[in-house]
Amino acid sequence: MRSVSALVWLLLWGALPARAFLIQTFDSARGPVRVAWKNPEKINYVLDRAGSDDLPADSVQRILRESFAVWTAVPGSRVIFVDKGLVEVEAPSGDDRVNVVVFDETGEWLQAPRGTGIIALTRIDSNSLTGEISDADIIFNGRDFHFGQGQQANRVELKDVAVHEIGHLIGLDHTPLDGPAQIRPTMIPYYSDDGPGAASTLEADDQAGASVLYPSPNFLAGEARISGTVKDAQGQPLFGAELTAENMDTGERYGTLSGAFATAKNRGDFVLRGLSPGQYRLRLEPVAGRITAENFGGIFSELPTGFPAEYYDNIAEPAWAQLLVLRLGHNWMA
Ligand SMILES: [Ca+2]
Ligand SMILES: [Ca+2]
Ligand SMILES: [Ca+2]
Ligand SMILES: [Zn+2]
Repeated sequence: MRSVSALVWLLLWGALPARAFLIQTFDSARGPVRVAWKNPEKINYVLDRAGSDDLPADSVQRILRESFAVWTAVPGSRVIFVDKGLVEVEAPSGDDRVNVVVFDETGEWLQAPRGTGIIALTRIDSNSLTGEISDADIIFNGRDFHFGQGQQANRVELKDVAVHEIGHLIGLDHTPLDGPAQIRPTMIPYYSDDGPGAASTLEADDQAGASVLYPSPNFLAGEARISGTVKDAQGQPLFGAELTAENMDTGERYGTLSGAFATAKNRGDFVLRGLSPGQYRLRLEPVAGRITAENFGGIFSELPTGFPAEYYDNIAEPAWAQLLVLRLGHNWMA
């Protein structure tokens, strides 16, 4: 099973709809399978010695190592990367079990025409039955983009892109959760240069994703959840509807799509996991705006539209929403 996640340059700016972390999941003959590393405590990587033609080699190596460390620092996650140093990459291969980070200065590895807007790709190879990741390579598009550091003009912030791609490397899909630069998750499918460095810092939704994928014992003991089932107007389970939970005390936001968890018994089931304690406002809506089914891989090839947004419990106006109060380790069934 090979999956490719692309970060796209956002050519138009404007108000973005709000959305949630998703784990890469594909359909198999035996049902949905989650893509993940078997041993998240030792995910190896190597850096291509050639680096980028846009920055000094030592800067590139430092920025990439710092980017891996951003995910290692998530308190609820067991992810640890092992830096295996520099190699001379002839061509990234999905079969060599060496996870490389390379810059493609000519387009020979990206195999994408000019002007697609793809800034970088993460190619993941996983077992088609178990979803276990065997190889993950990150390829930066050095042909069409100039990478920089510290908000250089007309440059794509390398660390922002690297932290996003490493999120894919651990198994995260794009999140549908969007918002202003300061609170926008790193895992949204678009790069926008209105907040240089903003994607280098993880938001609650990103951290919840890394923690749910590879939970530490402390995380499992302390996380709060909201779970339930989304049904359409006919009372049938509704797959792929977006749910957003906003902590009204802290402003932290978390999202998901119904049916996202490979273990969901019913395709309308949802679980919002990794929530901090607090009072939550829960919103249900179709994925809309510039984020579409095309931004997600695997099971989310089609998403429902044409139903009205609402707040819990069947409320149209946010001010009237019924708030859910979550305590540490609380499991709330909506
Ligand atoms: Ca490889
Ligand atoms: Ca270049
Ligand atoms: Ca951030
Ligand atoms: Zn991406």
